[in-house]
Amino acid sequence: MIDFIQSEFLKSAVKPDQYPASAFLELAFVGRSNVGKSSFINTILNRKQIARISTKPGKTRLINFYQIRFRRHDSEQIGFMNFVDLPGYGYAKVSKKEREKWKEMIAIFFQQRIQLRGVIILIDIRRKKDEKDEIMLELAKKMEIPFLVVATKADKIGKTRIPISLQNLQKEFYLSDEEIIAFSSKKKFGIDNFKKWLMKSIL
Ligand SMILES: Nc1nc2c(ncn2[C@@H]2O[C@H](COP(=O)(O)OP(=O)(O)OP(=O)(O)O)[C@@H](O)[C@H]2O)c(=O)[nH]1
Ligand SMILES: [Mg+2]
Repeated sequence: MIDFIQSEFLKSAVKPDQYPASAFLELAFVGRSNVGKSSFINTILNRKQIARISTKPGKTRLINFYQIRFRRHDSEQIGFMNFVDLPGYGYAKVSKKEREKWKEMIAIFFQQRIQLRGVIILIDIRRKKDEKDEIMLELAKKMEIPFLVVATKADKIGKTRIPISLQNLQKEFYLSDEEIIAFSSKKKFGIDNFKKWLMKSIL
């Protein structure tokens, strides 16, 4: 297994010349606005407020970089990686111009950031497929970057519904069992499954 032993906010950026100079491998977190990206990062890192939780959806409009120090249990080896919280998509109250800006910001990040080694696509466990989720998934596949779908807010549905909802999402997005996990920031579950994926697919 793996422990995240220290984490710090590095930088917010819009354009590549603002990205932090860092050679560490990076994991990007994408998903609809309000899906729970920042909450996921806080929960995984066991931090209350390293990533800002929005009071208003669609608030995170910058690319936020965090540097994480981790320790692997198997080797006691210490390493670094970065988490990248990308701005959420699909918030209705955002203007067309802002949506275009978002598209460009994400596209450029994926094109330019060679450190990018993994993509976490967060989807509300209660929701149906969204076109943008599919676009992100296809992008990760096309670039041959390992990806994981995280079905968030699993506490909002009954425990017995969780496997059924996961199966439905799997069918909609053509995912294998290893490519999706259920998660709840509120109940703090799904953390170990995320770490397992990280060990197997990234590290
Ligand atoms: N019940 C429940 N609520 C959650 C969970 N995760 C996040 N939330 C709530 O959902 C809202 C949005 O969470 P954020 O983590 O800010 O979502 P985000 O995807 O970062 O949102 P943007 O940055 O605006 O795109 C907040 O009110 C959170 O408290 C969860 O696992 N369970
Ligand atoms: Mg956020």
